[in-house]
Amino acid sequence: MRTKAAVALEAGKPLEIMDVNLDAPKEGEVLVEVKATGLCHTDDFTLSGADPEGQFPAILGHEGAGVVVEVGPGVKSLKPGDHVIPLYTPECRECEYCLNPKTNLCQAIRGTQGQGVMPDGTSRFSMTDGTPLLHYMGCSTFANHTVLPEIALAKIRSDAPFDKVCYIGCGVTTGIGAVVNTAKVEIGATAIVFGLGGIGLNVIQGLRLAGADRIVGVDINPDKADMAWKFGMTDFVNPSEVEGALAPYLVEMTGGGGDYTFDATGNVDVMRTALESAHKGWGESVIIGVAPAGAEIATRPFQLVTGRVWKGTAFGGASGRTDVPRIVDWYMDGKIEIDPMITHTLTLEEINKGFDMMHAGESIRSVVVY
Ligand code: NAD
Ligand code: AHE
Ligand code: ZN
Repeated sequence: MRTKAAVALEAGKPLEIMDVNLDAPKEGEVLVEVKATGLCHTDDFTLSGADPEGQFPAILGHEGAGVVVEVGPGVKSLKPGDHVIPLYTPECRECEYCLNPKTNLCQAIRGTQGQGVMPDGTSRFSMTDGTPLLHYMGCSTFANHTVLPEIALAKIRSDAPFDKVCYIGCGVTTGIGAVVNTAKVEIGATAIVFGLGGIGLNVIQGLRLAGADRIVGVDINPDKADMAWKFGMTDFVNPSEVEGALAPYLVEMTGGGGDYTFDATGNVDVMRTALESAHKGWGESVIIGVAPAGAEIATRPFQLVTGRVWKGTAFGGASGRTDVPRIVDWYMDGKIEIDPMITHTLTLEEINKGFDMMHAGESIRSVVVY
């Protein structure tokens, strides 16, 4: 079939809107009509060429929601008409990783997913002149139709609005999951969140949900504070207004440091500050941000010797087919908020404008509605 897509032809260039070929789903695969897709910082990171795994030409996008159109041979859990959210972290429920409750990193298709192809080693997408196009993070939601493995689709209720719950495909689940699954924050905790963008705001709403008492937000863009107050931030710090080093300032301000600190910037210097702002003896620092190719983290080992813990999280530690439908319920029941964070709704033709607004710090989430 033919479908419309925003294609990443090469690093650093705007996406190009064009018709592309999409082959029918093969064994274990599902054809999905994408109804809405969010623009995550990670798509931009790959498009910029900073992702060591980034490949071109490809169809980016990993945060979406849509409807099953056709299922390939052997697909049992989904049927045409089902509403779904694509999962860049799949859940096969059979691999060594899925069977270990300590991780959500299903490895069933990790190898081929990283190569931009389906599990049989081939791509379903090509340009109309026959040039092959790669899949991205197993999702490729910057296309009106896409093909995914059955294990990379969470079936969700049919009354949830696509243009809002698409955000659960990455940002919402990552931020809230970092708090409840990875850090396991307890009632009364003190937390510090670095970066108040599409992920950090969800960390903040996760902290409020978990019952944290003090939620300190840190961002170099003071305009980001307004939304963070609404989601539960109790104190705001603009690093450029702090004299001297930031970590000791935050430690002093919080009476010893955060019980939990979160990096939602992707900046390795911020990651160090986040670790060193965690409380001596027990503070845990969770890295969510994705850093550019070649970047490394550093700290004095003494920071860990004296009881701080450094961790990371992918997709908020969520097992998507199990957890994503529950998070959709939380949204539909009013337990969590999504709507105010979706600051812009665009057409596919306007997708590059969405990335421009991301660069300018003007948006939290832009969502393309097909
Ligand atoms: P975003 O651009 O919306 O937000 C980043 C925020 O960090 C901005 O508000 C920016 O002003 C702030 N910031 C930048 N430099 C800073 C500094 N030095 N100190 C304090 N604040 C600073 O991005 P996002 O969508 O929220 O994503 C955040 C990071 O999380 C990205 O690196 C993204 O790739 C990553 N991410 C990781 C996962 C995962 O599973 N681990 C999932 C989604 C996104
Ligand atoms: N490819 C990069 C790393 C990118 C990365 O860390 N991706 C996150 C999801 S970000 C979503 O917005 C992730 O889940 N990674 C797990 C995995 O297995 O890729 C690099 O540095 O190589
Ligand atoms: Zn993402």
